[in-house]
Amino acid sequence: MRIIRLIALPLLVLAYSSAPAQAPATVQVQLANFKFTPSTIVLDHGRPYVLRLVNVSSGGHDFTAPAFFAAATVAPTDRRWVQEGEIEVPSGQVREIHLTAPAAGTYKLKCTHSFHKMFGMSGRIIVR
Ligand SMILES: [Cu+2]
Repeated sequence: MRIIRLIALPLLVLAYSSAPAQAPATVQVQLANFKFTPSTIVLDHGRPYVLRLVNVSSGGHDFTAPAFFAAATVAPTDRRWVQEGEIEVPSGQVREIHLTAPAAGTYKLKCTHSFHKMFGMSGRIIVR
C-alpha cells in the first residue's frame, strides 16, 4: 500500500503540471457618457479573463469596483492599472486587465467621476 502511494504521487504531480493552462476569455466593457455596456458583467469563479475596458467617449471615465479587485487575482503586470480598486481609462483609450474571477457573489461597479454615477454610470459584476 505504501509503495503504491509513493509511485502515485509523482505521477499525479506530473499530470497536473503538464495540463495546459485554460485560455482566458475576453470580456469587453464599453465606457461612454454615462454608462457601462454591458452594465452587468457575468464571470465564472476561478476562470481566467482579459477584462478589456474601452472608453469610446470624448471624456475620461473609470471602472471602479474595489471589492471585486480586492478579491480577484490580477496579473502582476496589470496591477499598475488598478489603484485602490479603480481603473482610470482616458478618452479613446483601452485597458486590458488579466485576472482570475474571485469567489461567487455580486460586486458593485461605478464610475467615480463627478456626477457620472448619478447620470447612470454604474453596474455590477456577478461571479457565479
Ligand atoms: Cu464616467
